[in-house]
Amino acid sequence: MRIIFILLTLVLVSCKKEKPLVITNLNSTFLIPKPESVQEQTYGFLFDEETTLQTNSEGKAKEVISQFKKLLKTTPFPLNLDKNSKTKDNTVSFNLVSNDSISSPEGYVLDVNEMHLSLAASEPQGLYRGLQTIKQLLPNAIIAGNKLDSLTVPGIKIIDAPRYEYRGMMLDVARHFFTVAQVKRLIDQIAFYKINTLHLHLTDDQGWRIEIKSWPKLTEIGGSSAVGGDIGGFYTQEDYKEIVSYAKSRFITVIPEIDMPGHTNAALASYAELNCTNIAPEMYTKMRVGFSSLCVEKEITYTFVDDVIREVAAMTPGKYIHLGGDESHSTTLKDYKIFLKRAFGIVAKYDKKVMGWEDIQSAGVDSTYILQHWTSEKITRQGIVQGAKVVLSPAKHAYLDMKYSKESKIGITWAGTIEVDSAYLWNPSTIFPKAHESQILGIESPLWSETVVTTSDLEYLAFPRVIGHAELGWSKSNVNTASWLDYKKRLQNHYSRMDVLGINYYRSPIIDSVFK
Ligand code: TNX
Repeated sequence: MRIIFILLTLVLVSCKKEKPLVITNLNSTFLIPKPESVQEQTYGFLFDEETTLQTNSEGKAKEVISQFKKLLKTTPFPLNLDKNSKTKDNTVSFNLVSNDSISSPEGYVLDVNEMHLSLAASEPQGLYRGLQTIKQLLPNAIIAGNKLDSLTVPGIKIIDAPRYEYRGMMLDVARHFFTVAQVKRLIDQIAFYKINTLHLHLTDDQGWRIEIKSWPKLTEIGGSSAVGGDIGGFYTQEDYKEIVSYAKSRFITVIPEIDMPGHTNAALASYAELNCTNIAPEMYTKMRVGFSSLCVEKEITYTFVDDVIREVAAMTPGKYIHLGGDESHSTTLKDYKIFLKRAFGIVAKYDKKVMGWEDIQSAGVDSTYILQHWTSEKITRQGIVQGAKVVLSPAKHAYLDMKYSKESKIGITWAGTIEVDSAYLWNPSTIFPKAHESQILGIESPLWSETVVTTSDLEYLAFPRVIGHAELGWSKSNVNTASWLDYKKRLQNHYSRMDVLGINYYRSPIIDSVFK
């Protein structure tokens, strides 16, 4: 009896299909942003019917696991969660761990070989960033949603962490309005490159795009048009919350910007009482800047700011509210300071911190403020001396609304033209050498929308420049000619990925590629 049992077991074991070994030749030049350390391994991970999922933290890894499963929905593999298995054989694991190689909350370790595909991080956001790397290692067919019978992930060991904690993109929804669906599409695109912040420029002279329940005419009148007299639009508070939560599930923080005291014509057109003259101007549809101002001496101005900030803060899980503060050319410096000091107090009252364009430093800032550097190094330096933190958006490299070349059909040129190489070839750590390392939070790519009307316009200006910025913000290697050549090759490889995703990117003549 015993002998029969042993024999039977032997037969069964020998019948169990051996998983074939798949030698993979990883094109590691594919990954953007470039990880901190990459080691290729001989054999890749082959999925089969028995591949199981494992995690040591079902609750916290849930979102990432569900997005991973969704990604593989066109494959025949069941990918069941195996709660009991102790073996790491034929598993895909998502574990939260604390160990020395994972030093940052967004860092992760990815280990792919013939035995397993294992992703580990100290926080769910690290797992999410690692998932983007896995996504980049998957074939285009998966991304395109094609049915696949077999799937191998190339063998690789990656240890990775970001250079900067702030990696952002800004979308100006005031000059032209972009719907919730358009913004969600953008969120998915930037998440793929590990960007973690979406700054929404919600108000300006030409449009007020966020519903404020206590001041309903802001959207009724202020949201009614756009640059060029194009159709306007606005987010209801429900819409806005939907954007915020969609971004959150991609580990992206939304920073709302309510620009003041300048760039406020849409608000002034909505409520006559906000004007010093008590006369509401017409809605503005041209592109000039610097002509509008809230009325600094009127008390109702501060009631207005308080109401707006209260309602916006209530929809903002992130720490920061952006107060704009740029180009207030029709407010005297004295008034500008008086106004902003009170506005700063209102933001603090609702338990938020202030972010603003570099200009706000003149009202007095400290280490709890973020200045967004866009044009004047001198002005930004004055804020750095006061201890403020800085997000870098130097217009001549980071502005996505600048034309690529004189031939570009959309975009503007006040900061020059920015080809794909000059968007990439700058070093965020050398602009302000006297700043303490901890003061430079990261970089952001603003897309102002004076000339941007459709999703296709938006993508044309953003891609591929924003991909280069994502790498500058994430990767630790310093930028030089060699790193540009290396990046350029990887970017070329991403063209087919962007094709599959239907992104209308700019096909730069300086990136040689076979266009399909
Ligand atoms: C300057 S950058 C502005 C915006 C314009 C942009 C166009 C900044 C803080 N203000 O109002 O849209 O140039 O590039």
